[in-house]
Amino acid sequence: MQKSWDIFCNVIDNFGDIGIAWRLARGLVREHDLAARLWVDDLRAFQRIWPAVDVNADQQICEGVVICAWRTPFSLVEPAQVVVEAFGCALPESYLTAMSEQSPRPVWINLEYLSAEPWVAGHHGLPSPHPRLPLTKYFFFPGYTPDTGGLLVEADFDDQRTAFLKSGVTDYWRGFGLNAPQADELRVSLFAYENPALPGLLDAWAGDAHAMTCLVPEGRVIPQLVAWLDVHTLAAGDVHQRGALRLQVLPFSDQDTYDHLLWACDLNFVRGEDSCVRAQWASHPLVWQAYPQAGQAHWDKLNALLAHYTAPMDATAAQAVKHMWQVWNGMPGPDMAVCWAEWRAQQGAIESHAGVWPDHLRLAGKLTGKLVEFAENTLK
Ligand code: TRH
Repeated sequence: MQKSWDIFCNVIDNFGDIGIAWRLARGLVREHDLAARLWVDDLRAFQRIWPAVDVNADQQICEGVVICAWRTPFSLVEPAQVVVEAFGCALPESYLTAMSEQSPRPVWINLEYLSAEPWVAGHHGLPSPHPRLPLTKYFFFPGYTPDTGGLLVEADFDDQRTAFLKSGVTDYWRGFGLNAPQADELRVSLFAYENPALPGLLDAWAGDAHAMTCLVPEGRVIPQLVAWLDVHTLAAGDVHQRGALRLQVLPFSDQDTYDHLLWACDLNFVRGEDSCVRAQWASHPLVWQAYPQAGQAHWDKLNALLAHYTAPMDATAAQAVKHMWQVWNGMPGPDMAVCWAEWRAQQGAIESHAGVWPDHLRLAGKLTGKLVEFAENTLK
């Protein structure tokens, strides 16, 4: 019989929580033929990354996934056989009680945030008994090594990317009024939080020896661009030229179309965890802005991924990547102008590394498959 899954997602901030929960739910249905319900407490945030979502519907089906509005108080439903709590969002008490009354009891998994930090492998799969109810929650940690829960990626990812680059990319650029890139032009996507390092980077791009095109999906970084450009407003479709830099604002797209931007650009500035992983799979160089945490805890996360990502690179190219990522994240380092010059000088080596990096990512295994296997083994 087809196994049933419930995934609970509480949108705390931004699009990463729902972005990951949605990828997982789609993967379970499409690649593992499972019945998945996705409970989301903020359908508006969901609609930004998946416009087909009806924000007023209590229940709807998208891509084979049953999407349920997670309301408080929670109307009681029969729990699924596998229950995924995304990022420690507390499950409704009534639902937990119903889980404890099931026979057999559902497998209860907390899907954690992704990190390349070394402690992750030691915590992956650990059980935690509920203090009162006869239930055990298991911690499932995504990660970059085989002894973790692996990384989200679709089974047909390579085919999709290859097909797009072969026959979709020209139309994609045309949709934004752009021709194919000129020789020596660098196309960059910029998905970022507010960032004090941004003006320095834009200055460096404006002064670059070659044409630079920066494509910015609408979002939190726009006010800083307004200030740097010294304009009154900036909206999707607007284009401004400053020196070598052509800056163009794009509409925020659906999650699959955002991949096209990452595949089409030569360099991607990304943020959070989901776009960071997508940019790595895209086989192009990336610069990651980690989600800011109290006490600069995100710097440890950043350095852990940097260490892993640059390990196969030669020292000079690795240094250029480290400086750029660290300064972009507010860590001490050279001026942005120096970071950009170093990056440009090592561009060839950085691009070659990015091109083969997905082979390293694959060693970690696919998260959806590993999660299904984990649940099956726990159900036995
Ligand atoms: O939006 P984020 O900053 O989400 C963050 C992080 O996940 C962070 O770790 C978490 O703690 C915090 O939320 C609460 O960045 P992230 O993770 O890259 O997610 C962005 C999602 O938005 C991703 O699924 C891609 C999607 N997206 C689109 O669908 N269309 C777009 O145009 C763009 C730019 C992104």
